[in-house]
Amino acid sequence: MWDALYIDAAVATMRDGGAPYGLIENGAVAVEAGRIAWVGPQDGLPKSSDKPAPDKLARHIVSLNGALITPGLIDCHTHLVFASDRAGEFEARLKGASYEEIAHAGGGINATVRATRSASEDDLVEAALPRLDAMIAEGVTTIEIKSGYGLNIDSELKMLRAARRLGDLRAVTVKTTLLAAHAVPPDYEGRADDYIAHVCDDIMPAAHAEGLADAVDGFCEGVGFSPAQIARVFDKAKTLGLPVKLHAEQLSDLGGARLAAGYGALSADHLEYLADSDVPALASAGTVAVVLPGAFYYLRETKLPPIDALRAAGVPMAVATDCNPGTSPMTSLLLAMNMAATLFRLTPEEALAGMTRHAAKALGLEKDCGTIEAGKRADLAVWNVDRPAALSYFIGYNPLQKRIFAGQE
Ligand code: DI6
Ligand code: FE
Repeated sequence: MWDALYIDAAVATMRDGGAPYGLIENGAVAVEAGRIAWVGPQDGLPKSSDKPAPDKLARHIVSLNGALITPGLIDCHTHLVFASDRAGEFEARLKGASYEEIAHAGGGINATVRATRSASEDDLVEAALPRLDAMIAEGVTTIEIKSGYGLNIDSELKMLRAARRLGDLRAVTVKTTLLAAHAVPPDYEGRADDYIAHVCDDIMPAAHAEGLADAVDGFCEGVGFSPAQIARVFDKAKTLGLPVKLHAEQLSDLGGARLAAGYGALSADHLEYLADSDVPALASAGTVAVVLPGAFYYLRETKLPPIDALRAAGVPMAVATDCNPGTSPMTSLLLAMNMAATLFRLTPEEALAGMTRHAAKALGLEKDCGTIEAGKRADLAVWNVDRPAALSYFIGYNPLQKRIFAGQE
């Protein structure tokens, strides 16, 4: 006997190959001990002796009246933990203040660093919880959360502890990423190499020793760190056995994605300025291209990531919110999917794969979640829509009926 059997549903399994969306029109999903025990067409359910009675198969039979089941959504790139916000800066910019003026007045990323350093771990959890709850209300079951606003040992670890606690407080899987190489902190101004040494010698080992980092990230950019500096961070991550990923080619082309692929990175993220000639490196490394249309929109960027080349090369494309206080203050996964379609011209199927199967791969979780297949964790989202394309079609309308995490509604 299964714990639960969901019937009378369309099931977008998002399995690779086969029907679009891996769709099963009249489908059923069985759950046992928090895992998916069976998925398939309802008329293919195992028949018990004489009568095909579903109540002989599971303790709870749940009819979904034609709703759509998808894998629980996965946001594979967020900076969800931060203190305060930058709405004042947003307002000043729209009244004509330049980016430089704002930076001079202590604004920009350093404003968030200051606020985050002076916040307690409890403060950070309390500030992030409503953002996480907004994502949960849209069907998220796995989220990646980066550090990167502490930029010293105490505050980077404090951010990662807060991220871990969010995973204890809510029924959601949290993967943490150490992003100490996000910006040169004010106390290291003009000494980026010294700061990178501090990241490699002190911050990364400390985060690793406490088991606080599931991966290591960096910001490879003129306003961030050079490829040579990122390579030092990645070399250290390698010696600690930590997987890597990279903010690459967001505002300019420094060859960051190529560098990341060379380290077998889980993902290269942003990629607006990625050269077509660097696409094959991602393909052969199996590195996921994470596109972040929220940041593209918010910065009013015009240079599009090379979607056609990525698609042609078979590079898996993930879509994420990049939720952060500076360039993508967005908590809506559905809006990110819509923007991936409207701004980046991903198909609705690619957008949904980008928040399920490919997002799981970007976190190294492809064996565990991201598709509806027997053996994977029973992380599911149930939607009141007629077809999967509706998930990237609406703007600001949330058709989630319910969310199931590890088999629990
Ligand atoms: N790229 C971004 O868009 C954000 N970080 C990054 O590496 C900006 C972060 C911020 O402005 O707070
Ligand atoms: Fe980011």
